Amino acid sequence: MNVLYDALIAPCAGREGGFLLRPDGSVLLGYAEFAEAVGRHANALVSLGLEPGDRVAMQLEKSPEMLALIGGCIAAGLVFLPLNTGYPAAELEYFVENSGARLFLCDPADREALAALEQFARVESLGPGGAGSFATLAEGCTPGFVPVERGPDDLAAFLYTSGTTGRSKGAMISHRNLLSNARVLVEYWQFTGDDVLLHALPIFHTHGLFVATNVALLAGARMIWLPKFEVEAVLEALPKATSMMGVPTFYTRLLEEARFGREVAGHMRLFISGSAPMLEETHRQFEARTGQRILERYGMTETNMLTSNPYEGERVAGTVGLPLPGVELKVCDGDGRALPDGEVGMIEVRGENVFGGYWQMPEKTAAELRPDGWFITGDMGVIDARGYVSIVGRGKDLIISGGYNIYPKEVEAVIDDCPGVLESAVVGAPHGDFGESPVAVIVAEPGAELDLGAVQAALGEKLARFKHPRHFDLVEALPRNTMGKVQKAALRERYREVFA
Ligand code: MLC
Ligand code: AMP
Repeated sequence: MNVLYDALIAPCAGREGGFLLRPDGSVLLGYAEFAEAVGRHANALVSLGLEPGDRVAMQLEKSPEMLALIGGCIAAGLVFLPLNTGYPAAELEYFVENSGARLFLCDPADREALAALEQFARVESLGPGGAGSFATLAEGCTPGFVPVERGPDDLAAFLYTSGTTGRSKGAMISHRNLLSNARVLVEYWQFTGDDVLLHALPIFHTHGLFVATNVALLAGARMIWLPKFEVEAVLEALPKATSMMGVPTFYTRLLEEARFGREVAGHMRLFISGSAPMLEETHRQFEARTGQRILERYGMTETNMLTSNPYEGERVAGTVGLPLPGVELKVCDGDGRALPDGEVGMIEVRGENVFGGYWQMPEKTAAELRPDGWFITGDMGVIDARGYVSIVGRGKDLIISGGYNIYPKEVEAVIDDCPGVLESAVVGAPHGDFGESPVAVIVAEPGAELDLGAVQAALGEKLARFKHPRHFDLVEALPRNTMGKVQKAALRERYREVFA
């Protein structure tokens, strides 16, 4: 038995036709071809001496090969660790070292620049990199592979997620976590082998990888495979699709395009949004323009999907719907005691979907995962009389930009390290395209001449571009409460209009 392999990959060999499609509907990769590619990648991984339980980190542009590599990791019992393509070398080093990965795979163009990672792991390039590349090795391997035994509690993946304090944490995700959630979603959203899912999300996060891809594999659906979200490509592909999953930015960008309306979207079975809050206004505009109601759902890296608006019942804008089957959800006081409906509190969740803890961080695990299995999400919510959940704020200091999480603490640490900086505060401000975007408020050391260019250069070296503040302000002092704590709410209010 190999839980994920048996459910998601083994059936592919017997399926006819395409798995990944181009925007015009032609086949990019067949289902049977995909199954064979998984076998070749598994054989290549084993030939490098990797053993079950070893971690394989990867920073790769979205490609069919990356999916086959992930499939190969599952087959070989390896723990895969996909990383955001935006991370610079400085961020990657931490992930590779912290996870204890034995192998790191990158795109050929990045191979040289990432040579420093060799101190932690074997580094190989995937993609047409010529002799010696991992791609060439995999091509030369046979497709036949007997999957390694993996039970429900064996680990399948690490996804790194930052925290309000300290360094990123590797969320340990098991075969059971992933398969149970995929099964629920296929049924709840009524995915079948007739579906064509428009896939424009990155595949290094829960949304594009575990929600979209696992659902498509389990249902035997096909996916129109776009390297990234681009309005033109989406408009071309939509007539061939039945369903799409996206972050709110996908939908606001589509609505800016006059050609987007009933003609291209009216036939669709399902539009799903998640990863960040969608404005009620966007829901309304979308329905007026297309006749379609977006189905909004809510999830997290640590828990996969938690709630969803119903497929057939009422989809209520401004809510994230009802707890999914098998997911227990309560709104609590600080001690984990459930509050009555209608009261705002911390959302806690429990179920087969909830991860097992953070890799080698028992204290952080204990702070968020209660011994009886309830996970403290960090999201503030409220449940209405009909059971619909709304997210009304975050107990965690977090900015979500275009579906990517930015932890202000991490950005502040880089700014505070710059010469001439006394202190800084980073807050999110409403942004028409990204939903929220970071603003940096900086106080210079007394008498120091602050060089903003140097601050931006430091950010460029140390942090992925999407985390960079898009507005900087130099101030005399940060607002503080009587306890001396920086009043971020006051700053958020002060900078509410900067991106208007
Ligand atoms: C890219 N950039 C971003 C950004 N994405 N900046 C802020 N926020 C983002 N989300 C940077 C680029 O590096 C570029 O830098 C500049 O912004 C302009 O890029 P762009 O062309 O506007 O961005 P684009 O490449 O079109 O990407 C935007 C996007 C993309 C929204 C399409 O970010 C995206 O696909 N987001 C989806 C994220 C996702 O999958 N989240 C799920 C997490 S899982 P420069 O320097 O060149 O200007 C999860 C759980 C759950 O949250 O519930 O699902
Ligand atoms: P991540 O850690 O990247 O998985 O991000 C998870 C966080 O995204 C959650 O804790 C929520 O704060 C947020 N999130 C996901 N979906 C939604 C949604 N539909 N509405 C509001 N917030 C959401």
